[in-house]
Amino acid sequence: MYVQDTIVAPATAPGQGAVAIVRLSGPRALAILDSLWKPLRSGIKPEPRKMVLGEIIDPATGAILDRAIAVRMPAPRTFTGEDVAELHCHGGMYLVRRILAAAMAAGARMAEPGEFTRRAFLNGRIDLTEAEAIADLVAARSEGALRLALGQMAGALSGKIAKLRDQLVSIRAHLEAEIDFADEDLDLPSRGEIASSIGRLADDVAILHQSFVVGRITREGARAVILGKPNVGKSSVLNLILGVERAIVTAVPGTTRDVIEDSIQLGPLQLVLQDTAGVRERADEVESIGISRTFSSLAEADLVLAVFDSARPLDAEDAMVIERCRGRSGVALLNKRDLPPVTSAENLRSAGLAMPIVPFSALRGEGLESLRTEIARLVEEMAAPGLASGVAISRERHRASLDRALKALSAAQESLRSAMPPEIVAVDVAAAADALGEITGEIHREDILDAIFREFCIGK
Ligand SMILES: Nc1nc2c(ncn2[C@@H]2O[C@H](COP(=O)(O)OP(=O)(O)OP(=O)(O)O)[C@@H](O)[C@H]2O)c(=O)[nH]1
Ligand SMILES: [Mg+2]
Repeated sequence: MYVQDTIVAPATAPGQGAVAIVRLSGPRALAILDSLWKPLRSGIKPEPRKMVLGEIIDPATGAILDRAIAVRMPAPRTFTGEDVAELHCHGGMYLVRRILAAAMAAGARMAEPGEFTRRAFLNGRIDLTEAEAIADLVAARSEGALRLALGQMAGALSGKIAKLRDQLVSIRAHLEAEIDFADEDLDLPSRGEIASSIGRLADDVAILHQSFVVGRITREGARAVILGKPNVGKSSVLNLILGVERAIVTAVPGTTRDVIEDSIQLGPLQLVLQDTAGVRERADEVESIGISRTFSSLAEADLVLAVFDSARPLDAEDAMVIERCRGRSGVALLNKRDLPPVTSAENLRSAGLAMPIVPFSALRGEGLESLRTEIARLVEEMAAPGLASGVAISRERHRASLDRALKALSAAQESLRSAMPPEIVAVDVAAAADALGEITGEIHREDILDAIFREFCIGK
């Protein structure tokens, strides 16, 4: 529910800094500002959207709290669509708390996380994908994530969705004309034409649906899991790629027992690496739990880095690893090449491994450049469509709505095939349009908004 009161929150991160910004939004924002802050040159009437130097005064005691700049932004052309006021004060933690307390004493309420952005959405200043893009922009940790968030903030995804929705609306209008003017001789598209329009639309929706992987990789980074039997050098490989001793390395097989995760920057994207417990047939209780975690990581990974020991013959445990690599994207490392060779790339190939194979020595750091190049190539291949077009869905919420849209469209196609009356087809077409409308928030529910804005920080 949208309560039209006045909210206040620090807009800058907590902690000490040169400047902190306290933001107010709501019908009393400007009045509350006037009660706390006075321009240094008395008698002037500060102009809207101009920074003016003044003093913050605690209304309760009359004590000066800070010398600070104030900006008044009257509705409606503001971020939230309401009256907004900002105080740019010195960035002291105690000072900011005092200013917030004074604003609250003057009638403001502390904002919930994301409440400014939620108001911007509810007042029609931005749609839901644009609101989500703001959170993504703040959280971006790579060039790719930044680009995708900026594109989405500028309306790239909403534009795409709007186009698809418009097409659905026009198909529905044709179906309804068929219902309303059944007896008249109108030049309406035939059933076949409607069916092929729906087919094309479903293809476009499916492409957007598939962009989820690209969007997630661009936003959160690609997940690579390091897989192999015990003692082949998985943890050594992790440490080498990261450039820090992140995981424990010992000569004892079964050293790593839990999933160890860390991330690095890889070109325009982030790579999240997971070192895992070695895959083996017989293991004690702790190790067995570790191995089952290895398999869950594997299930969610985008890439597999399979490690093999070139100084030992392939065995049944290596065969288990090769089996798990079937159909997966990734790179195989033939590690320990500094030792006399026993297993070759050909041996791995004839055992059924289909991935590119990089000769490697974690001990000497040999092969690292080839590995980086190979991983970067694979990740960019996966993320390329999103990076190029700037349009990709990146959230489970988007994917769920597109799923519903696809189901509704295939129901519509089915109804057309079985020569159902136009009313029946129109219901499914409307359901598909509604599902798309959920993505941009034209159709929304309170609990969905709560879930989205909970992720935001206070003051955003
Ligand atoms: N000679 C040589 N030894 C290596 C190389 N890479 C790792 N080792 C050694 O192999 C042993 C096992 O290395 P780890 O990195 O702990 O292997 P792991 O696969 O993580 O082992 P678990 O965690 O037990 O599954 C250690 O003694 C490493 O020093 C390499 O390239 N050459
Ligand atoms: Mg290990």
